[in-house]
Amino acid sequence: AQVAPGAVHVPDWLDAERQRDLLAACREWARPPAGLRTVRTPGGGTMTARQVCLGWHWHPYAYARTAVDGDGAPVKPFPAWLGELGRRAVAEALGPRAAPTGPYDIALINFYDGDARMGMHRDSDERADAPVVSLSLGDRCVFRFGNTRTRTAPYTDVELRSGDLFVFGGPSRLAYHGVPRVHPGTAPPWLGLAGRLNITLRVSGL
Ligand code: MD3
Ligand code: FE
Repeated sequence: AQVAPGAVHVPDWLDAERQRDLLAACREWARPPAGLRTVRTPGGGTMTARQVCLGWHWHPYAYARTAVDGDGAPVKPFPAWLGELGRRAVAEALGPRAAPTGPYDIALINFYDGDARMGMHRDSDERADAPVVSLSLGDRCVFRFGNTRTRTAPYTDVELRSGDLFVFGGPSRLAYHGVPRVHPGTAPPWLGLAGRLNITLRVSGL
């Protein structure tokens, strides 16, 4: 379903087996070195969702090749199969004409426990305008999709569930968005995940 121009939600895009495989991969990526970390913002804030990066390491508000705000280790490689998954996601959600110019080379993986949130923000640290691919695993959440001008209304709230795909291209690429709440205990029982995981795939343009 199109939520805004270029923003398409595809519920249940990953079947149970693919969800379990992706979760197993995320658990490996979360391990040190350059594993899961808590992100601190320059203003002294702490992000409640913890994060691990592949390909390029995001830190507020730039990309590096090492975990500069973690253990300093080289960022884990971005696997080719994940890039293929991203290209397929864009083709299925937006059509073959929306294919990104360069290869996907960044994955940001956010782990949310029941109290975690993500405030309204724009993703503007990439130098390419390729669509962002978002995959959700585990607990349901409220995803808030806003507008390109302000971090306040108007916005649309969408429930994201385990296995859902969301693609953000065109004018939606620079829209404000956030996760105002996670619903604890709503993950599918067969997944074996307490909490929520979100994987975003991006083209760095770097
Ligand atoms: C719209 N992640 O990683 S996913 C992020 O659930 C981020 O962890 C949230 O916001 C999460 O930056 C939201 C949906 C999402 C992801 C990236 C976007 C929406 C987006 C980039 C541009 C526009
Ligand atoms: Fe974002």
